[in-house]
Amino acid sequence: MSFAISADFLAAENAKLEAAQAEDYQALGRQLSRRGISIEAMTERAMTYAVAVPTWGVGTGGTRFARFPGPGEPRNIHDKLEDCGVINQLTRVTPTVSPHFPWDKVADYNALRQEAARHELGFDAVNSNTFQDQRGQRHSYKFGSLTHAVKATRMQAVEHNLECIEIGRQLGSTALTVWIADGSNFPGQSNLNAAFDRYMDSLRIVYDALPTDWLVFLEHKLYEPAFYSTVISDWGSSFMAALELGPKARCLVDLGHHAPNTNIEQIVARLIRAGKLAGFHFNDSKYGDDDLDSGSVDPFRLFLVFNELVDAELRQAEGFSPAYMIDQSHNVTDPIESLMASAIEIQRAFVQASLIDRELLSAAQDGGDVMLGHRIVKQAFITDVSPILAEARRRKGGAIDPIGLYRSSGYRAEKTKERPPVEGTSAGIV
Ligand code: AFD
Ligand code: MN
Ligand code: MN
Repeated sequence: MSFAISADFLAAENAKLEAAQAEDYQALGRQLSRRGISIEAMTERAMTYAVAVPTWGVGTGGTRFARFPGPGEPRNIHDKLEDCGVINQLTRVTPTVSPHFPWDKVADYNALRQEAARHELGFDAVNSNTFQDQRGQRHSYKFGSLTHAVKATRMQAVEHNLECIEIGRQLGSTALTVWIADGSNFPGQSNLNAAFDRYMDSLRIVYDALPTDWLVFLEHKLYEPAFYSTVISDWGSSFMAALELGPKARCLVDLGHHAPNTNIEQIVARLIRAGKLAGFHFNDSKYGDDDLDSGSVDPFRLFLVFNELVDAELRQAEGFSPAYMIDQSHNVTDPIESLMASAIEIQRAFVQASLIDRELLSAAQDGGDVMLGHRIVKQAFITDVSPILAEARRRKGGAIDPIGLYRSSGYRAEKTKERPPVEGTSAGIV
């Protein structure tokens, strides 16, 4: 029998914190009520929020230099589902997982779907992988995949994406996320527009194979591994591709995939305006695609992104239905702790952005009251909504203090006994 955190243990740990939680919740409730905000409405809102966890996120990641495996890390998709189940059990904000193929390949996907359901999990967007060669693969992706100059290589990459759609259909997903590493490292290596044209030819086949209720998410990335030119490098390229493909193609924003200091929230606003925002890969960064924990470096930026999202939601912007996912690489922390902390930071930004009085903000903006507009936004950001998040978790049967409870449960130590390392596990350098 594999170890699981029991409902009794969870209840007993929560019981120790309930009085303090009630006190903090009431104090915040009084403060918000003076500002004309109902804390109950905010808690209910927090309870509706959900963000998907990537299956590759529960493994230890790595840099281009090294990987330092953690004890008891998952060895396969079954172990990964178990860990993802714990993250949701304690936070109650991550009910779905985003799988990656071929990393998560199994023989029977109906069985996998049922297995996930036993962990109270469903499947979110399916991610294809044509950025590395798999054992026995006929054509190499060293010089590109969906945009490769050789048609047979492109078709192999297309076939893989079609297979991902088929797998996703069996798992109950309704979206395919396509990120390619294609590009060039030397001026003169590749014809910039011919590569884009080939991308369009390949993606058209994938697009035409989408089931009616499916979307394809195009994920852009500025650089790495293609340091001179990347085919889908920015939101302009992904937007152009999505526009040409049609209504089922949208642009995915990974927060780490922009040049430093880029105004990401404005990109989000523009994509919302165009009805082309697919959703997010949340993470944080200092320099580039650092894949650090969400909200760990620049929580204000995360909040400003949610400011745009909540604004769009409340004014019921046409075609607005973003998919929320985390995409991080955990190198020096326990991935379960990082993912729980990140999911809570993302939910925090959502609730903080919900505190803003939109009418008051519009009036300040239209009236040219710069300082008032800024203060309205800033006041929401500096409000500590932790008691609301804890209350939302408590009411949904989660943990008041997820990381504290996880640590005292001994989960990782138990898994270290249950999961002897296997040769060749490299759960995701992403
Ligand atoms: C890489 C890419 C991108 C993608 C992930 C999984 O940078 O973020 O989402 O791999 O395919 O990290
Ligand atoms: Mn990503
Ligand atoms: Mn990335």
